[in-house]
Amino acid sequence: MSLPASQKPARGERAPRARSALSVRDATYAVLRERDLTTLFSNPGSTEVTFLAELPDDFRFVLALHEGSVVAMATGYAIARGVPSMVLLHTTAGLGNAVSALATARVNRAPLVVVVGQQDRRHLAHQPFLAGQLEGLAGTYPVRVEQPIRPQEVPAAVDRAWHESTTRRGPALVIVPMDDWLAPADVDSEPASPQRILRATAASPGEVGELAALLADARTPALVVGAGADEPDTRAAVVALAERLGAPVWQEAFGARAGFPQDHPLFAGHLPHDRPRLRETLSPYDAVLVVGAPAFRQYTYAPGRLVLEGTRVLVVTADSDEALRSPADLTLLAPPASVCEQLVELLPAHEGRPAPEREIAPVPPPGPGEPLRAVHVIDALAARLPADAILVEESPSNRPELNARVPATSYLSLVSAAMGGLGFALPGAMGLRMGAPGRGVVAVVGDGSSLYQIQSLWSAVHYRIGAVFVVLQNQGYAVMDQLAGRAEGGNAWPSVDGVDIAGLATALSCPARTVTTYDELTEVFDAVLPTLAGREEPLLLEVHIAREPTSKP
Ligand SMILES: Cc1ncc(C[n+]2csc(CCOP(=O)(O)OP(=O)(O)O)c2C)c(N)n1
Ligand SMILES: [Mg+2]
Repeated sequence: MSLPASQKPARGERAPRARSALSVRDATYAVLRERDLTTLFSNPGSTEVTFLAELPDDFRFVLALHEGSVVAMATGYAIARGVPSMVLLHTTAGLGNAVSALATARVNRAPLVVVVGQQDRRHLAHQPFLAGQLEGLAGTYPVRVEQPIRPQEVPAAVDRAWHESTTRRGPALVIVPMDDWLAPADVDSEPASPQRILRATAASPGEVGELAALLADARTPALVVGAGADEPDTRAAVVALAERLGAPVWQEAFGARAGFPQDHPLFAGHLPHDRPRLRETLSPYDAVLVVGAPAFRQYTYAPGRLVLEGTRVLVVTADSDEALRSPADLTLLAPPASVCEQLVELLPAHEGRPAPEREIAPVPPPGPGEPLRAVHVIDALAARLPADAILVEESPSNRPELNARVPATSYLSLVSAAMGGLGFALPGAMGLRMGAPGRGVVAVVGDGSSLYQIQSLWSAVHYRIGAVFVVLQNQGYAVMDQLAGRAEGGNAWPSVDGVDIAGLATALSCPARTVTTYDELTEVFDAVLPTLAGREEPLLLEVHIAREPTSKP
């Protein structure tokens, strides 16, 4: 069935231009326009110069000074907008630097179209300077890697990357030799990519019925939500389902996003990340419905089963990888919003299965002579953070306190790197701020973590990105020291002390302040946090805190 012409997205410049004048580059610009990919995150090199030489004025070029920052910014931008971002990388040097950030994008389910420059086709066989062995460089993290078989295939390959990054929610790579851009486009045959792909959003009633029957049988059901539930329709549907069942809702451990309003009376807290504590936590429930998460996300290995016998595990996810690795009694591979909406209709209302009590008292401010601690900073932030702000977390030793004390209450209110790869938070926060300009963005970042992509602050200054970066300065890798059980030092690695992070920010022209007392902290938070949504310049706060002696799981 063909659509009426008025409903077809325009095919950009392809048709009107004279055939002989249309280059592969022009045809690709048209695809990028058509697919809303006109913001280019990049750190370019000579193999990309031909592509960029005549970049039209309606394109926006965003420069970051390392490819880890380029991809993390694009990832934040894609997460905030829910559609693919465009990335341009420089052959092996650029793609190699970007691999860890691409892995983060994949696991965070951020759609990216990534064009990787390559040496000239005409002498690639001679392996000239800058020739890249690119195809396998990012391993299996990309959802697709394509080396177009001829220059004329490039525009359609970029279009296929756009489709596939949308379908499978991750980075799709297209490797383009530098001479391809100036080759004549093929205007005679149709591009090998569909104009539109409609993806079914509704689960079929028969399958949902099976799940409903199992849940209706349960006497003590509970829900577990994960990053895949952090989508407005899904969140609303999960709330309705939890209220229908009268069931407590847990947040997956180490989740990159929060899938349920954590100020809701049915919110039960964060699941533990090891098997013994997980078994114990889930032992009261005879059925656990996991929505938008695997069953179950772990960190520290401990032997034994995930749940006790007698607890039935049901999973609803749109992510087939997540479905595959979850030992569930029944998995429904379908958009979670539709499944949960239908379950609400099918299940009888139930009351009286409250969430366990959660008492999280604020810690009193430090007394005279007492050091400023991370919990003081976190409580002070929690008391002032606007409800619609986006909090980006990358503070390894303080993550549990941050999760517990700053409830993520709305869509996108918490974002972190699902892979645990440090270096996401600073540039990721910038991309989020660019993609969700109406929402304030605060990144809480460890001192060690901040140093992986500190140079990204240059981009925040240059593009006037008003995110606030709170660096918790505890002079080292506290979580590593704690894991090694030697918080007082004596590890194989030294403390990372003596780094003036505010000074580094200043050197990159980023406004910065060093904070050492509670009064300074509250004064600067009171001044800055109410301005978050309208800020047009970045600010880095280096907050000196005590090293915590005890290990926290
Ligand atoms: C790219 C990368 N390299 C190394 C690690 C291992 N790692 C995990 S936590 C950590 C230390 C983080 O230090 P900091 O940000 O200061 O946080 P703190 O533990 O002090 O709260 C390191 C090196 C990692 N996760 N990612
Ligand atoms: Mg630290």
